Amino acid sequence: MVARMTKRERDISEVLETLDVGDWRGPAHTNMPADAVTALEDGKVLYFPRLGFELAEKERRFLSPEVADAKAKNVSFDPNTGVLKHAVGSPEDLSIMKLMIGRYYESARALVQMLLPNYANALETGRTSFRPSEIACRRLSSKKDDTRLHVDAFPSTPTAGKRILRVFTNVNPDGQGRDWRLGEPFEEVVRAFAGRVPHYFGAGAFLLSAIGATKSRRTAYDHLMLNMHDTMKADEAYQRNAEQNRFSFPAGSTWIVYTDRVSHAAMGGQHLFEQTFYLPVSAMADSSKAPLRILECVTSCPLV
Ligand SMILES: O=C(O)CCC(=O)C(=O)O
Ligand SMILES: [Fe+2]
Repeated sequence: MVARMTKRERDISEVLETLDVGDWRGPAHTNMPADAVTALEDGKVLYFPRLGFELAEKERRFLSPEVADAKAKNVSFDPNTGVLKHAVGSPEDLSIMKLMIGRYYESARALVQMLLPNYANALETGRTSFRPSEIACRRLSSKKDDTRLHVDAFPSTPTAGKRILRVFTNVNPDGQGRDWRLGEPFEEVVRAFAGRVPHYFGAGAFLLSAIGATKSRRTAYDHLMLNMHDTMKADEAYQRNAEQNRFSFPAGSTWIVYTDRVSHAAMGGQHLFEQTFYLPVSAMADSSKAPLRILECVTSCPLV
């Protein structure tokens, strides 16, 4: 008999922390917040198998790729300004869509506040996105291709070390899962890629910000993270051979993850909501678990 090479994977319980929450507004069981924050900061995905997001009858028609403009694929909403982008429809459609996406933001925020009360005062609100297109059909350049394992780093939105905390909900009406790969621990990603990043060039970062290509100055940390993001996505052998677990998040489920630390790739699925939050490192229960601190430890210099 021929022994087949099996790809390295972890026990799924090391990757996912499953929590039995059925309501966005709680209440949380006694030990839940302490367990949740530890698991999340350790680089696990918090997974809520029975937490779905209900759509009203008049909102179900938005479960179609046609509601997002063909180039963008995702509808984006900024809860800070109320601005909806890349949505296609009549003025009435757009106002109903805005209310729907705004309701997702309120739900995601309530969940995070209930489960992670110590973050509540420091949490900053980023964009909400509604993703009605099938992932598997997309053709994108390697840097933009989220079917490749990566840690999140946004080219035009530097975080200077702030954590990227995201809430995802699969709202597929036909029971189709959101198929993800979850990669190796962050320390391993750093071991594989941090040494391949070219030197940070402060004047270049200043220039990018001065011409408006980035929303703020790209710090040495942002430079490292963005280069690791691009290099790991471009490395075909790594994509194939790195330790990874496949997991399909079922329709009607929700998950929360620090996508700047957890290596992930979205392989298939359609109809998703996503809310981004940013958290200063100082608001973490244990800031030594932040990518900023881990990278500072490895490079032995402050990455500001
Ligand atoms: O659309 C998805 O399922 C996730 C894509 C991704 O990599 C992300 O949003 O960070
Ligand atoms: Fe991502």
